[in-house]
Amino acid sequence: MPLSQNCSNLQNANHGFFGFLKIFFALDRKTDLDQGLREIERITMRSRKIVLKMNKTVGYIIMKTALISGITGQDGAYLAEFLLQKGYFVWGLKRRTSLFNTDRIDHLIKDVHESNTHFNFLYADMTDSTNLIRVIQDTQPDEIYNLAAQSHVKVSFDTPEYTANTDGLGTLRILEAVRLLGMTEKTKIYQASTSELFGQVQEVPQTEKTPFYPRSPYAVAKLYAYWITVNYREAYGMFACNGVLFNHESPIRGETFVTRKITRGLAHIALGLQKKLYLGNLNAKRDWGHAKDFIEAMYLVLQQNKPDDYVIATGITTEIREFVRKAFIRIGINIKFIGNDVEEKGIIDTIDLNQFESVVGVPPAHLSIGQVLIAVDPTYFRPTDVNLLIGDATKARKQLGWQPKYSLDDLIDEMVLSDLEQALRKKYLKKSGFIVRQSLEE
Ligand code: NAP
Ligand code: F7E
Repeated sequence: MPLSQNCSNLQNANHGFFGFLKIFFALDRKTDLDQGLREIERITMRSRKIVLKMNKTVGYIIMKTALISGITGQDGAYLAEFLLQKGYFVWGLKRRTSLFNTDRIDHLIKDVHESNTHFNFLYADMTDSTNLIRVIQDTQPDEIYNLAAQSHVKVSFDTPEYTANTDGLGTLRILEAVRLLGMTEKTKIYQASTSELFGQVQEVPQTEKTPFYPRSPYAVAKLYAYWITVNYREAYGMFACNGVLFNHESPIRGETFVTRKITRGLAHIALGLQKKLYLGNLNAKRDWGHAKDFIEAMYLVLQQNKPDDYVIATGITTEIREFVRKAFIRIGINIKFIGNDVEEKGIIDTIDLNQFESVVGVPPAHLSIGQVLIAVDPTYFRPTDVNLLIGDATKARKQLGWQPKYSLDDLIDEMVLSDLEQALRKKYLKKSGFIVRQSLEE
């Protein structure tokens, strides 16, 4: 029975029984009808408050409860929205930050004091075992989605120990908390594993059987997380699964991942807020999907009868250079790449004026043929990079019934339009004399 129906039944029962008694006594004491009605109103209000309180407690017991670590991240935000729509009670784990940092989930947040919310936060850090044990004990989740991670591959070379602690040991802490709390029968665990595990690929395309060859501190930390998840499943019979997800992007992707950096840079260039976009290794190829498709796979992984590991990918790979071209074509700019290595440049080959104006809203008066829009900055090279990723998600298609709905062109379209909208806002602010901050990677 849906919770709302359940509560309205409780409410009716409450009104019916107590209301009847009160009216009976009021009439019996020969008080007037007005007083009787006021009494009914007072009781109705009180029972409504009780029902609201019960709704929270009962809902908490009746509804499936999901605990998502990394709630403020791209996937955490989409997954929370998805699970709320499915009728879950969602707890998000958020680490303490000096600013709110809830932009991606602001639309899901309600005032906990005033409304009957099914979404709530708890402070937690993946480096703090006691903290994780307590939040798991307090929330008694049916499903844990462990998405929290220092997820930037390049940054992992700068912060290898922290990355290992958060991404590797953090996963162990969650598994161990569930075990120590005696919740292995109750709680299913999803581990956010990654195509970065394949690194220097040993097979093309990559499947669940392809051997791993990690190429960064991030990937090595995730390798530990992958195997400790498998080990806890085998050793303790836990419902613990790995989703080996290939790159997935969206308009709310972090701004320093290459796809978002490109669509954001493009929007700034189109509106005259930035002159050039500096990138690193243009030769790398990635199998890019839409995050909305990929979080559905996470959910499906935990709805199976048996725990298992799955590759989630689109099966199509694209070079960084080609992603740049596809994105700029969307606004009518044809980019041609000339030169080699660090001297390589992306210049404007042609401009479709109508297309530019219809998408961007203004003519490209500040742009000209031959102008350099893309340049290489070796700062963005990695000591070791992953050059080719392409996944084979046959197992997920067959066993989970999972299939991506978005094509790469759909994804690029959504990202470009969203970043143009944000850049336009920035432009208006700047024009009106407000200080517009410059990001680190512009
Ligand atoms: P993301 O946007 O970078 O989000 C990461 C989340 O983890 C953020 O909420 C972040 O909090 C949180 N976090 C980081 N360190 C933490 C710590 N020590 N304690 C608690 N929370 C911490 O990543 P995403 O793209 O959503 O990816 C979700 C997960 O999937 C990650 O584990 C990632 O490694 C993995 N993955 C991603 C992809 C992909 O293409 N997106 C592919 C395969 C696997 P703040 O907001 O405070 O930083
Ligand atoms: O890099 C090249 C870069 O940072 C993709 C994470 O979500 O997906 C992500 O990791 C490629 C690399 O993603 C720039 O060298 C060129 O070859 O967008 P990225 P990633 O490293 O693949 C996996 C699956 C995860 O699990 C991770 O958490 O693009 N590249 N120029 C650049 N990359 C960046 N960031 N910035 C550049 O300027």
